[in-house]
Amino acid sequence: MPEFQTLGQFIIEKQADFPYAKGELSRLLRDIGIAAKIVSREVNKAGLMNITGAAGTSNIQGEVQQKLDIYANEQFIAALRSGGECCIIASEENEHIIPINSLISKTAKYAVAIDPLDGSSNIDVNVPVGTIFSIYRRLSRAGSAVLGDVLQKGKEQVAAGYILYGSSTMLVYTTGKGVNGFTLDPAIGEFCLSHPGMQIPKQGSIYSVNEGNYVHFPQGVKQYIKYCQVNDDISNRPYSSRYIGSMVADIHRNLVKGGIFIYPGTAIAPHGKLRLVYECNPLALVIEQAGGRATNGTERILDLEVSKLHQRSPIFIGSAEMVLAAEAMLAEESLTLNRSYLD
Ligand code: P6P
Repeated sequence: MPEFQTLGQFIIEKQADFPYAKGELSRLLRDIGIAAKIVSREVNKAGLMNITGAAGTSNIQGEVQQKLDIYANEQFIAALRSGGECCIIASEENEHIIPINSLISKTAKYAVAIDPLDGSSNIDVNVPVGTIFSIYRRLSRAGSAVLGDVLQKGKEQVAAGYILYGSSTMLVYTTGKGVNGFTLDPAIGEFCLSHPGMQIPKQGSIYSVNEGNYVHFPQGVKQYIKYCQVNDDISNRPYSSRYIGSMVADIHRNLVKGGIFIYPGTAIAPHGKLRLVYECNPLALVIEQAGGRATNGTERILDLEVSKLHQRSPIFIGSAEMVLAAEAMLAEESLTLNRSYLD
């Protein structure tokens, strides 16, 4: 009996859960796994190759592209294009969607949204970075994939997950039936099932937010941060503040240990920084499937209307009881604001 089940074996075994599946989703997940192994190889030797640092270009987000951003983007697009199971790609690195009109992909069933290398500005300081992916069933008829195939609500995702290039490389994903984590064994070049049935603790003691932006935060967020810092043995406070600046790493830590990640809107940036399609929706599906909660402070992330490819959303995501506590303080703020308005 092999020591671990590989990703490929797991996907095939779970395919039986989908009686009408003919293997397309399985092959699509395989394609993502292949690109992840290639990117992992480059990320893990970045310091030794001429592949760190800025590429001298910027992406649609106006962010300076790192050489590895472009490399990762190219690898995932190539793997999805050649795999034949994806009809259209939306990449955080590209302004427009990438229809795949090859003969084998014209009738492909799935659309993929991807952030090829999230947190890439951390590469040069050897901080973990990640890939985030979303898979949707195409809405358009065969042969003409369109933007609407990826502008779907997060709750329409058929699968979502991330790859974390950290002390080890992990692939964590869900197809709507729980969350499973796989660790890359470089010796055999396989992702092996290391974290079956991942569940996020209902309550944690870690809060993750960029407190450098504190002065711009809404009052309810300020109140929640102060709540986290109060000395109270019964509720295990003060919580620990942990902020890596790489969303996949922060979310993964909270998934394993419990905790809340907050990137709120501010007066300067009312929709926050994080992208709904490429970051919030896929990670919200994973965390919800693990028993957690993900909202924009008032509404469930997965229910939000998606109208623009690169639209942003505030996000409160993690242990359900912690997210609910933060939402309560935001609600109290808006109640107070309404009262003062009515007075
Ligand atoms: P800030 C990385 O650029 C990223 O998109 C996420 O991975 C990360 O959580 C966030 O932005 C960090 O943003 O404004 O705190 O540096």
